[in-house]
Amino acid sequence: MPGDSAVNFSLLHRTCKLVVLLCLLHISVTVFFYVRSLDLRFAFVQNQQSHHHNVTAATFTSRTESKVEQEVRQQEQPRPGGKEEEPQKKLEKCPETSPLLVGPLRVEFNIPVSLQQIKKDNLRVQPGGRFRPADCEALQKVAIIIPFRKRDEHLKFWLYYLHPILQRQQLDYGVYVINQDGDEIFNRAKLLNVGYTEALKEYDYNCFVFSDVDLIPMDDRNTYRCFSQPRHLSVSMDKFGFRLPYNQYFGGVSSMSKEQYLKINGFPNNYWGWGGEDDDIYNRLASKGMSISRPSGDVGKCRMIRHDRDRQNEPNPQRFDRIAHTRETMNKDGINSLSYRVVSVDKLDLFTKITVDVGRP
Ligand code: UDH
Ligand code: NGS
Repeated sequence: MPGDSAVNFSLLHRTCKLVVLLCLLHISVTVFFYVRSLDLRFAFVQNQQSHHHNVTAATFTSRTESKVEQEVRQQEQPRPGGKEEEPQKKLEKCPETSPLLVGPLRVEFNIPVSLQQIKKDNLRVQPGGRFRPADCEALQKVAIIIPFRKRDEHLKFWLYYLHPILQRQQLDYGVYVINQDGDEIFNRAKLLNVGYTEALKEYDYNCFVFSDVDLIPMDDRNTYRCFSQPRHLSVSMDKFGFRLPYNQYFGGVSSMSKEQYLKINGFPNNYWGWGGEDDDIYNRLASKGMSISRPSGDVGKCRMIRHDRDRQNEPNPQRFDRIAHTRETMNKDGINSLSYRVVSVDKLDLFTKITVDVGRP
């Protein structure tokens, strides 16, 4: 019957429509879940890769890097023109003489400098006063140790001039200001021993530069690194008319490798007050058959920031007697007998300040 067939046809038509809709729904659900599974797989692969990378880095790290190195690596800026993740070990060694050096420098102390400005001028310096070149592997790891108490104005000039110089010298370096706590009599050499010990707790330094806070090099070719013999760097100071005051003079700024330093049992701990401790260090070196390496008078020019004698650093009346007996005392007085108490360690923007109680005579 025509009426029946019309009803059947309409039913069939609706059923077909429903089937098609169900098929479409099925396809969409399948496609949705397929795409989702693709996303997940991609994310998983990515995760695996970064996990693998981290594991490799972590293994490498635990074997070869100290905590400070890890920090520096994590904080490192992307290398100019290079890939951020390129590991440090792939870098070529820096050249023996840095191509960034400019030679003679103008050094003056009549315009005050601010820490904020120094920070802005040295954006690549990492917290604690750490730096290493971005595009080559530094030849030496240098800890710069400054004996210190109440010389903040001098320290600002030192940071202002030295950070740019040390970066141009392509050194892997850290600046450690060893601040004597309290108002007892000053002990420069003991502070230097403390600096050596504390710096090594942070990083595997192989060279130590010991610098007074008030001495600024006038030529960046005077590299703050170590040599095959202990180095005297402040060889021609303005206050001595740009010459050595005497041949054995070893004061101001000097450098020693870890081996050279240990060979002389470090520095004396019992020179309280001004004078003689640098002569004792010279005697130690001479007694171990070492000689002093020096830059030329031209390259070794430096300026001292003029100042009055500090309170609690009067000339030590015992110094002449002590330097007469270095050979007998050096084996029991030095890094092997050092004792002190760390009061605080502050990782500041441009240097690490370590305040220590070194006791009293
Ligand atoms: N130092 C301090 N605070 C002090 C004493 C010494 O930071 O209270 C440090 C500082 O790094 C200084 C170094 O120890 O550069 C050597 O001490 P010094 O500068 O007193 O020694 P220097 O031989 O001068 O350079 C001695 C005093 C000269 C007085 C001249 C008066 N016109
Ligand atoms: C010597 C001191 C050194 C001192 C040098 C320069 O006489 O410690 O003068 O001093 N030795 C003795 O006193 C035994 S300066 O002119 O820089 O104040 O470094």
